[in-house]
Amino acid sequence: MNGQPGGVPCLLMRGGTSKGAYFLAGDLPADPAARDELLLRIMGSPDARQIDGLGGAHPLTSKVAVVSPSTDPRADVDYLFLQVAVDRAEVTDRQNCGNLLAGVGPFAVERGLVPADDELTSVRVRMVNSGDLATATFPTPGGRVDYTGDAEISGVPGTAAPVVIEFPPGTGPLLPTGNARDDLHGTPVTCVDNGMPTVLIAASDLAVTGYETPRDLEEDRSLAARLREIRLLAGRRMGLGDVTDTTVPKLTLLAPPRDGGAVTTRTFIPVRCHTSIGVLGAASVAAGLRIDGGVGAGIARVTPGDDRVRIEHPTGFLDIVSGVGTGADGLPSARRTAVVRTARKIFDGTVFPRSAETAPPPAPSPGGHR
Ligand code: NQM
Repeated sequence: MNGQPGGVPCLLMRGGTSKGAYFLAGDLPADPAARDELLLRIMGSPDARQIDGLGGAHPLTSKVAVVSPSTDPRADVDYLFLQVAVDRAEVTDRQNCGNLLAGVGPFAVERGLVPADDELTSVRVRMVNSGDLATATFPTPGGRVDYTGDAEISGVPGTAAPVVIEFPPGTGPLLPTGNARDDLHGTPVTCVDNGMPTVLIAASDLAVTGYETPRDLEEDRSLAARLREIRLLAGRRMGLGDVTDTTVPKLTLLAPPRDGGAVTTRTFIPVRCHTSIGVLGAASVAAGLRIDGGVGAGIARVTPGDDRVRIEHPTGFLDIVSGVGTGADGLPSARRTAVVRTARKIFDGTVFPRSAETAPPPAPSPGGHR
């Protein structure tokens, strides 16, 4: 491990609508258990406020990216995403994060893993969590990352340089249960995975409008119980096993669009309600809306033949290109996915973890902050 004694080199970045700590893999312990234990102390978990660490007391600001040169000839760098639970002593690699992905290319250039071109640099990323690939392109005038620009994304104040992210089609099935529609405890759902396992549900089937604020939805205890029940069953049907303690699948409630988009969404990740929507979550929703016989039909307004989809969410909208075709097996399959995000370097320095002796024991938790 490099850096000052007891400290770890770290770059804090906003990636899309999330925020996380970015590390070179070589600066963290190679052993996953030791790495995760260190990350809990760095982020300040378990503690609902994460008061003694870098975490921001919400799953969207309790994230870690671990980056290293890739041995895969199709990629420049490997990106391992780790979700650090807020009030549980838990670090999971079970999900990917397309928002933190927006910072991976700039981080790779900042750390000298990828040389910058004079105007724009493209970094090919292997997302270790899923094995899928992505290419991120961003401005590097004069060979340095420029974070300033005029790209605006809902959920982030102001403007910044665009990071254009392209995803080739993933390798897994788009419909993990093999069905366009499943019935889970009497609720019709569409289970879809275009980079993020997601369960689509009509908000009206859960006795909500789908236009409520995240806070109002989070306070609805009977909704939480129903979602939990649906998610546990969906996890098994999607081949994810027992998902009691995992962050996937996500659940997205669908309602008709209100602001000219294709659909209105409220996404549970899976307990807290997202203040916007994840990138790969949006890719899965966008693809799911195009499934014949899926629950999105009759709710969403998508234009046949146009792969662009505007997904409305609690703080605005996310525009994504995400098409669905037919695979060689005759089943629906994803085409290319593309999205524009922004990222910003917040600080670059050395983070000092709370000492192991003073760290609290793992706290029992109702799972309220996942
Ligand atoms: O779906 C939150 C986020 C995410 C994930 C979550 C994400 C994605 O907004 O690609 O970015 O779903 O837990 O950071």
